[in-house]
Amino acid sequence: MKMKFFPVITTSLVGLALSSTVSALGCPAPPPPPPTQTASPNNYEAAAAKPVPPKPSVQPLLPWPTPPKPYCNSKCVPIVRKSWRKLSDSEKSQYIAAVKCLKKAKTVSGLAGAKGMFDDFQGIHSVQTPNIHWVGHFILWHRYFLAVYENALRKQCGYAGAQPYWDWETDNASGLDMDDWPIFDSKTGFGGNGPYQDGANPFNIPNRSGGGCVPDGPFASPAFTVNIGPGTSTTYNPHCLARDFSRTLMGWGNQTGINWVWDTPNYGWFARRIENIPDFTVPNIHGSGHFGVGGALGTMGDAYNSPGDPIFFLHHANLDRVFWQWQWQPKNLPHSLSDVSGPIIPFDYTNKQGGNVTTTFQVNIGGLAGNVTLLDLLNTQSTTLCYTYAAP
Ligand SMILES: [Cu+2]
Repeated sequence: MKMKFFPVITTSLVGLALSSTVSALGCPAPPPPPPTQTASPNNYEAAAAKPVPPKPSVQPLLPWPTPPKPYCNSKCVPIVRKSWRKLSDSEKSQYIAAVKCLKKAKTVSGLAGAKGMFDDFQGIHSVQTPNIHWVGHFILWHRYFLAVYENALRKQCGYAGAQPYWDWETDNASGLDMDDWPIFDSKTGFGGNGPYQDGANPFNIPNRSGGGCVPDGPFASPAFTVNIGPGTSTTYNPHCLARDFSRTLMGWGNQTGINWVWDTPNYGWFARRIENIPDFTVPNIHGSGHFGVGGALGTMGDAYNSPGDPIFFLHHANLDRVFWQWQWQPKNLPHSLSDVSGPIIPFDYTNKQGGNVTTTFQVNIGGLAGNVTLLDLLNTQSTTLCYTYAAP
């Protein structure tokens, strides 16, 4: 049986941490705010779990920033990450060809189920899943993971571009059916939904509409298989890439949701809001791409193995872009390049079990790249990282 995001996180990982906050209805109450923040708005606690309801044609709260020169390493000539919608058909096919190449590139993780370097990324995410979600370093760990993936596409597979991002807020505002979104195109995109399958839906994912194998596009089986998982297993278990669209949960990824995450004074609040709480009745933009695409039965909805769906990297690139855009606002500089907080242990927002992360906290991604500190990852135009974003 597949282990999903919420069962795993809320029961086996942090059951103890959450048990005191579970209400009579069995829904986890929102965790209290992190204790070590400064300059937090007084009404944050109430606002934490109550995003403003969606309004039509919501405008971005923050303008597109230009990283100011004094903060940028002059030796870094950044590669430019663009929206998937803005790539030409030829750029799209070069990116997809590089992903397929990475699937065959020599594995370095030592994980039994990994048959190529793409699988290494999935497996290493799987192994670290218990330590990298609902923690202070969530967004920075995934930033590093993405940058190393982008580098692997370029170095191992001769890809000349940068990692594209999927601005789901644009797609959500387009009025098109999900099936017609450019990213799901079977010829120039990642293929679409799986056919509807009855199956377990313990968390009542609303309006799930698929669940079967992706039938078309470059990542349909048997040409492409997910080799690791489901759940915590990292042994070789080739199976099809599955998708299970939920239009309702995909809708969480809108401008209102982004604005809510942006409307925060410092890293601690930002990091908290970008994950929000594990409850399918409360919107969060990270959950949108995972459960909007993966639903109950799809690969993207499996917390451990979601990087087995190549679309994972475009979803997380958009989350990173949201973070990047917040960081480079003049009002957030320079603390946005030097301040981190949030718990080391998942959901430990009151620091009962451990401390908060600091800038010297180290992250690792197995054998894929060396260890780095959170400080190394804050600035995207420095020595460890060197990239920027183009507006959608
Ligand atoms: Cu993750």
